[in-house]
Amino acid sequence: MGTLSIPIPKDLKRTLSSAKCVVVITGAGISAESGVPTFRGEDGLWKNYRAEELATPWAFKKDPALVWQWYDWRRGIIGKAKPNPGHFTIAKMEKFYPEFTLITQNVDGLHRKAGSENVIEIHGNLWRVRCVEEGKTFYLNDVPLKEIPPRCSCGALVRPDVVWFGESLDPQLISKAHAALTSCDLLFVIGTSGVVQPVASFPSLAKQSGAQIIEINLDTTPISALADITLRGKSGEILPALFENMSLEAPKKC
Ligand code: BV8
Repeated sequence: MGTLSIPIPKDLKRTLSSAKCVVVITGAGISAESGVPTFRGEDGLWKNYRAEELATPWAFKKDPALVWQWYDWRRGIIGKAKPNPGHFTIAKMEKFYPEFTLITQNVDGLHRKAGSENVIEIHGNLWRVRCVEEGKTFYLNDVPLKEIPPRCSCGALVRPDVVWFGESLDPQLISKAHAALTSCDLLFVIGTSGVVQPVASFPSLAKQSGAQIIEINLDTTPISALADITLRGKSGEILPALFENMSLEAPKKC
């Protein structure tokens, strides 16, 4: 294994190279080394607001300008962010494993920027907006936004096309995720505090279906108890080290 500063379980190499159907779940931690603030870390606050207070339909109804100021601030940071080695390794894993699905809670779009293709953006994407009247979605990449709150050509407000607290996730994305989770033999859970439902329950779904679970996180989370292998450290360091010796050029077929 590569120059990891943490002990690598001896049978990990075999687990990594023998897996056939792999799922990766990521949270804000995978983007932390790209300079994108996480939600619940010490840098997770913005002007003393928590995500749970701003990422809600009620907050938007009450003060769309404030919610959009938060998103404009995040888009400003994310717009300058580059994928890190953790993102790039996950994109390589997609080419290596016969079956591969990435489920991300992140709305920053960095996985696709790193080359990942089969990505379930289960909480949406903050570069896409939705007209509150017509429901149509389109990409709005202005940084900073020309007007706050931004409006659709029909004159109505647009909102970020993301899933807010208290909103249901897209049932089609949920069933796609469930199909992958219940048929995988290896699940990576990377950079998530494992508190936001329903994604926080996804690892137990995979576990019940017989998958091995590898958690990569700086800290212990509620998911750690489910994990067969926990690797404590930065995903941007651990992921490339885990796969650096594997010939990722030759994609395996089932
Ligand atoms: C739903 C998009 C059905 C927006 C996000 C009361 C009322 C209403 C709902 C609820 C309620 N109580 C509970 C709920 C359900 C609620 C929920 O789970 N709340 C939590 C807070 C308890 N969930 C919902 O509302 C969901 N919908 O349930 O629908 C329903 C409908 C109506 C009423 C009831 C139920 C919708 C949830 C989606 C919310 N949207 N984001 C946006 O981003 O702008 S959530 C937000 O949290 C982000 O998507 C984020 O990805 C996600 C999870 O956070 P994490 O990614 O885990 O980030 P976090 O900062 O927490 O952790 C980072 C981790 O990385 C840490 O562990 C850290 O140690 C680690 N780390 C840091 N650096 C590194 C690292 N690891 C490795 N390497 C590093 N370098």
